[in-house]
Amino acid sequence: MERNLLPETKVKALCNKAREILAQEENVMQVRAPVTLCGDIHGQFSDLMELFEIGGKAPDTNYLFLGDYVDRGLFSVECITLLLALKVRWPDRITLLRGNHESRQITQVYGFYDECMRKYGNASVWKIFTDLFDYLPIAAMVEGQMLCCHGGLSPFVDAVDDINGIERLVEVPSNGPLCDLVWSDPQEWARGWGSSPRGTGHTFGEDVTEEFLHHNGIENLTRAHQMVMEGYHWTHQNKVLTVFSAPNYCYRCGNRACIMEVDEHYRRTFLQFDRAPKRGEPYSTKSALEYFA
Ligand SMILES: [Mn+2]
Repeated sequence: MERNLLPETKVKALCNKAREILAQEENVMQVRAPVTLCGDIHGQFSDLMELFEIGGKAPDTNYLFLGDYVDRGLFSVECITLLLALKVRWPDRITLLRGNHESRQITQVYGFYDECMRKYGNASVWKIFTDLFDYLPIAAMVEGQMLCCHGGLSPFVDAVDDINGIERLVEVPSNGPLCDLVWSDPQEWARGWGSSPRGTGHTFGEDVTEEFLHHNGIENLTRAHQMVMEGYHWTHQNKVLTVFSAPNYCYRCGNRACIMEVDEHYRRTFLQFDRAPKRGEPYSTKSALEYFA
């Protein structure tokens, strides 16, 4: 086994502790500013280190991650281990939402399962992590103004409070409200609901966004899930924001990454960054793992 990997018994202990914490969390987490929002990470560990270099280390910076920690990149195990370590160490300062890749089914197709097999020699670590994924909260509300989730809106969710009624301790279903919240995409220059070209989830038009935000008395939806070249992208007349935090996605897209700081006055600042140069790491895997030594 690679030197910096947590042994299976420690992964189990970490996930047990994380499960105790996540089980207490609501489907919709209430998050206060200041907080820094991050989109997809996708196993790009050196870029996650760069993210903490740009955004500041926990617990000096509070973080809200919008899901998709694993798959695609080569270091999903390291990414999810570090993020869970930070969550367990500072539960009130790190919020981890569920993405569509935090799923048994998807991780068997897009790399995390194979990576666990390659690094641990069997599937038990993959099972431990994917069992934990069921506990991740679905959405967050920042300062009562900004709803955050990984994907987008759902025709089954009219009110933010409907999300709290979802039975979340399950594998991501192939349809329904939980599915849509982690899979859906806003569609530019469109109206109403559509079926997603991804084959799962919905697309939603500007009128859907407008109606949902107005009905719930909130200002903005912030989500991740789509690679955008500048790392952030506004749609629906600045009502929907996409944040994506994996630079040069899949090691070939050439996109910038971004995280968004929301300060105590709810002012938002975009911090863009490019793929990590080789330099000092604010968290070595090893120091993060020492919490569980
Ligand atoms: Mn996604």
